[in-house]
Amino acid sequence: MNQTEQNIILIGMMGTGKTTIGQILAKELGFALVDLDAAIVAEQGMTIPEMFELRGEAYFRQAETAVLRKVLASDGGQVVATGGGAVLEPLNCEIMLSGGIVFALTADAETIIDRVRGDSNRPLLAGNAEERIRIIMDERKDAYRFAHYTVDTSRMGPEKIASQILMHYRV
Ligand code: SKM
Repeated sequence: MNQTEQNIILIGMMGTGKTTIGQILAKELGFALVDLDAAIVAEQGMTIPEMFELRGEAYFRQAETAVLRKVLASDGGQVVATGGGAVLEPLNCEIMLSGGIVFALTADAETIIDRVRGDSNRPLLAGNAEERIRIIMDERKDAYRFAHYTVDTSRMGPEKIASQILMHYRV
């Protein structure tokens, strides 16, 4: 792992492609990929829906902060794909800003709805997923703005999005 390079941190709503883009970036740069949701699941030994149901969202959010802190305290040379709500805790935003270069991925509501359709691993979308996405997007419309760079992923393929990020990263 390359520990001298700045971390790349991806933030954004669910369905903006953080994991997919993270995989491409990590491969291209030879960096480790840390998917924060997956790291929380591994540490807690239960799925995210189970965590929300058995322990509640607040518990999940605490675990999210702890894992984020740990991941960014250690190495450089990582691509960190965060969960969609990781930006809700102001402390997390501070940890991210001082832990690497933060890229916000955005997409319009229709694109997000299309991408997350039928994904049962997202407890916040239980019920009417389309309606929930519009509500959450409205609630979070300013939450991703602290990023160093913002890339709209609605009308671009993953490779092109990754190359835009790399262009900013390499400046
Ligand atoms: O972190 C998970 C979890 O389902 C919560 C979430 C959110 O608040 O947008 C997004 C997912 O990545």
